[in-house]
Amino acid sequence: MRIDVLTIFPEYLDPIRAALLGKAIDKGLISVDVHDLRDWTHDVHKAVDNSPYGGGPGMVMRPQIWGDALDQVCAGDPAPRLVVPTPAGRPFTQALAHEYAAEPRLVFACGRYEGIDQRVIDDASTRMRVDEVSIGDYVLVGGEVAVLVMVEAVVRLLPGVLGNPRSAAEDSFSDGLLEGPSYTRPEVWRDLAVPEVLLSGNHRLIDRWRRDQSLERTLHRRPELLEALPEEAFDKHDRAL
Ligand code: 6GU
Repeated sequence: MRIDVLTIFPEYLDPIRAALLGKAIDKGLISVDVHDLRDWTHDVHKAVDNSPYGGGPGMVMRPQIWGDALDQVCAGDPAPRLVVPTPAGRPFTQALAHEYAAEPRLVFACGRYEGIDQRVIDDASTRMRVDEVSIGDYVLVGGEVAVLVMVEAVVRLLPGVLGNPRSAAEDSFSDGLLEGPSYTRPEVWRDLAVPEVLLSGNHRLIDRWRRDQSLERTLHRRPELLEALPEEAFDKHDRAL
């Protein structure tokens, strides 16, 4: 997979080369190129923004610079999927992470200030798939951190990135539920014992217990996730909730 990121703060994306993602780069599973949007400015001040038409606070990123940058970075075949992080976007979910993990090329366009002139998105949409995406219901200063979040969620799904593929298969959200608690040695720590069933060696019982823990945790923390599941997602042993 090839990933390009356009930003006015390229150094913000430095963590991409660390840890898990760095290993994926070293293994040749992904290539990541971070581009400085100001390379496409023409004036001495390298201005990327201007005041909004219609008035109001903040600044809007100018369309010409973004247009030229995207023409160059998105060139080639196949056209990439373009992802524009914005708090006004559709939610980034595990399902969308799986979709992105199947793409050969992703381009992330990081806006700052009050966003990017909408015509940039409208124009790009005539040539490629464009998603305006939000990582949650809060407001960040810019899209850079959201890109780190999305790239990490996507890249860990690529074959060969995680040591154990079961880690991705058994994630929270893979069955629409939150994962329950985990324990390791010692059996008792500060007077707290590991739940006995986990020491029983009875895997049918252990699976049942884990399922109950998932259901309970999801009910308390994210009831809307349970509501969203179809009737078939529940087995006859699932506790009456
Ligand atoms: Cl993707 N960008 C910004 N700037 N703020 C956000 C966001 C994205 N998702 C949630 N808040």
